[in-house]
Amino acid sequence: MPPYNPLMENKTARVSKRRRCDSMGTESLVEEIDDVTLPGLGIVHVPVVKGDFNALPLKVQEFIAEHVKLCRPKGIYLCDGSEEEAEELTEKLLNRGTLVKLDKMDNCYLCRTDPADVARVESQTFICTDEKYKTVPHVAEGFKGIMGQWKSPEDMADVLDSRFPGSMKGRVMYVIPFSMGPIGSPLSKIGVELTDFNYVVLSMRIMARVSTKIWDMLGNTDSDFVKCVHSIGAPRPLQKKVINHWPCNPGKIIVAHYPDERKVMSYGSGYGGNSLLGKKCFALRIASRIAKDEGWLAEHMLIMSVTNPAGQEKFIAAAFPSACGKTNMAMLTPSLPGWKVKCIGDDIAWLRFDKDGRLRAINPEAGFFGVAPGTNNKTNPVAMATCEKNTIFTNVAMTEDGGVFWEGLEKETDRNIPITTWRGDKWKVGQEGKAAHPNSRFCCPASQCPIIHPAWEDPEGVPIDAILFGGRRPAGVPLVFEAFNWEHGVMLGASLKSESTAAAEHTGKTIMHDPMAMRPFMGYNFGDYLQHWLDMKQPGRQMPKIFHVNWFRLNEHGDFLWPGFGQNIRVIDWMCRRMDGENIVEPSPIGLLPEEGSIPLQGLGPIDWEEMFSLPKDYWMEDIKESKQFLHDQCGCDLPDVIEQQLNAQQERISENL
Ligand code: TSX
Ligand code: MN
Repeated sequence: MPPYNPLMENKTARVSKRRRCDSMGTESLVEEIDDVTLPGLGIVHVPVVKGDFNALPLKVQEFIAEHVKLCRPKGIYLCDGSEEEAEELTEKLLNRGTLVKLDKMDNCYLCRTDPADVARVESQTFICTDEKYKTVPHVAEGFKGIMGQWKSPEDMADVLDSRFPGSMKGRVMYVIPFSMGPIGSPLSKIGVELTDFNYVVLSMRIMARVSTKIWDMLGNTDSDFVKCVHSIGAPRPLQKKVINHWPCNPGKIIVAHYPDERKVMSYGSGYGGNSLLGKKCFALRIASRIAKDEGWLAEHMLIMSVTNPAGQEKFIAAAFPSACGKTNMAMLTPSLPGWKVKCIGDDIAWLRFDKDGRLRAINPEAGFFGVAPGTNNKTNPVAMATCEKNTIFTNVAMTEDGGVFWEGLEKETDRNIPITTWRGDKWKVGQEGKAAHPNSRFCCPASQCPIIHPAWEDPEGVPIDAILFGGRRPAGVPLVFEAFNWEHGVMLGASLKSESTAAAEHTGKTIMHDPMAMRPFMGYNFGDYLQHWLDMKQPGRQMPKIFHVNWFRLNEHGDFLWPGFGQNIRVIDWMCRRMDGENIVEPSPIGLLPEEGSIPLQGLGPIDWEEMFSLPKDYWMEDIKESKQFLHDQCGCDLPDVIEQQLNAQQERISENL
């Protein structure tokens, strides 16, 4: 195909400039394109309120036109990612009341959502493929698969047909060109999101690289883009009252993924992963499928570097289920002198072996969308510094002087200062109830992180030396152990579990499976995914070591056995020495344990090494039995033989040798 030339396309466009009034009554100059005729799509008539539609690559024009016809917005706004654009949209959101300026901070804003729209909605998240087993494994009869939900394209068409037609009426459709990963990196991928919510535009320009350079890249090459379509499902005139100036349609939320078409359709929610489609939908679910097709990995992992006092640097990627402190780990402040930690990313890693056989990783994101509660100057001073300017906070509480507050900041906040909760109620520190929503967030540029790695935007990525899996395991699981080899490590990842607050009806906590920390983010058959991980090992490739860590083991009184946080550098020190080949291990049935005394504990006070590394036989007999059962139930015939063999070998070691 010759390069795209808009002047040579079979379309007619009549462009006129005329004065218009927007909903605020302010007059603005708009460019109007009438009667844009596109092959096979007929007539599209809608004003382009910003940007040059004719200059877009034809495939983008077609994508927009198709969804303008479907959603019927009152105008098209082509985003350019500029500062002026951000200022204009911020002003609009402030006037509408969706954003509140935080006077105490520098260019920071607070957004309080409709209380019915506060989280990702897993029950309404689907992957659509013609063939069911491309998406989900052969789950045992009578069991519900937990590794993703499949819906047929036909059934999903009915769902979408009752939502998207006319869904943007009376609203502007924003067109966001973005790159996941540094613009132009061979490891990066391009996306275009259509959305009728300008909060999404402001958040996307923090979380992704939004730029008109994307149009040139799409126009000049045959590279493709991931199609992202988002509507809050609140066309005008409104059917019901907007709560908190946060239009949405929580009763009709749906997030549909089409991995074959590289497309996402999301309806009804403005919140986080439901609306910032570059993040979980694209960079994990769609990208995991692209990665399988292209021979790489898209993972739910932080990326960090550690440098020891001798100046030797190592790169680590780590997968943790939610509520394990992944962002804290990515920004760790080492408590041992001479050590340095730098952050490359806190949530997603795209990993690929280079021609020299080194595993290289990029962070596809450009910002942090971190959970606020629990973050403070003790647990994560680096995150606190990162979100003090140019940040959008969602569902946190506000102090009277225009600062932010959330659970965990009690000791850093004047006890008498009047606070407004995320719900808008008056509140004081020490009062009952919560001030911030437990899933409240900060959204800030990664470039502001004081320990961001100088190579965090290196187009080649950083070389990964080790992969960590971790969970919140109150009993039985030692502080750290090393996998015997790649296959054993993949089995450990597949068996990953963590304590979490279960569904609302349970008050207690349960240990839940979250294989590879990817349970909510799988884009294809989990059995095929495990095989894909196994297939990463090839001659000539330098396979990273795999470790399992647990910062959360308790003693019989319910106290943590390990101080965690900055002290985790001591565990990292041990892992680094293992990467250098030091013989400081003791084999065990579950993996290689640290030799007694090989983790430096000076200055920590009493640490019960015995208990922290003990392997209770009855616990591990039950654990391996349960993990096997889980993987059999969830994967059936799709479970790779190698994983089955690893599980059996581990079971035999436990029953014979523990
Ligand atoms: O993030 C955590 N990390 C990783 C830090 C780099 N958290 C918080 C988890 C919730 C998101 C931890 N919590 C860690 C940890 O290593 N460890 C613990 C458990 C713990 C909590 C408190 C204390 C010790 C351990 N001690 C005192 O509060 C004094
Ligand atoms: Mn995450």
